[in-house]
Amino acid sequence: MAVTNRLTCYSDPADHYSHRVRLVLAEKGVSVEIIDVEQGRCPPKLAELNPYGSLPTLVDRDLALYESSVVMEYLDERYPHPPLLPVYPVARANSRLLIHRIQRDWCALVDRILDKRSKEAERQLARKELRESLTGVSPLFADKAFFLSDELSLVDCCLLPILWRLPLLGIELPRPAKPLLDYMERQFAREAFQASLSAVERAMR
Ligand SMILES: N[C@@H](CCC(=O)N[C@@H](CS)C(=O)NCC(=O)O)C(=O)O
Repeated sequence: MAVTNRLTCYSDPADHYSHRVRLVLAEKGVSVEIIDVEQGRCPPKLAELNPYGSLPTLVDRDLALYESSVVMEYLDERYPHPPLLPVYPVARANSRLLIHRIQRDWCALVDRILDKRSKEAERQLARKELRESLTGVSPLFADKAFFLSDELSLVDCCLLPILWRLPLLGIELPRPAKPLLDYMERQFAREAFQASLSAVERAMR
């Protein structure tokens, strides 16, 4: 008898928001059917499930979820091991705030660089801003194995897909960003991170 997967994830194989969710799934070791969807080619089934047709979209039986942060938190609650948010409310709130800041400050720049409608001058400015901002926070990666934490968290799952794309974004971090470069090397080598990569992403480095 054919085994049907309970979990399905509609994912853009090139996009960092979809990558976040694939990374959480890989960290949790969850068996999932990944359906690759190219940008702008929303299949009718996805349009039925998600009024915005956006990626990633996760389907768990009757539940269809979208917005990567909503999907990540659901997966963390549904599959508690390993936990990807701290236990205590203050620490949880701080993690969510960091995710919000990554979203506002860095994702906005990444999206501007990758948006084909952006003018080259805007792109250049966004590249410079992102490079300087990442270099500026690099010392924060010196003391702990993960981003401001001894354990991997959803914060890392939002940040790593961006860092993986730095060559694609045309950004090379300077030598003073060594703590961040070391963090990247450690994280990219992890088995779950490697398992999270689509073929398109594998070719990005
Ligand atoms: N805020 C959304 C952003 C996701 C996003 O921008 N996805 C784009 C790029 S893959 C998308 O779905 N575009 C519609 C399309 O590709 O048809 C999230 O975090 O899930």
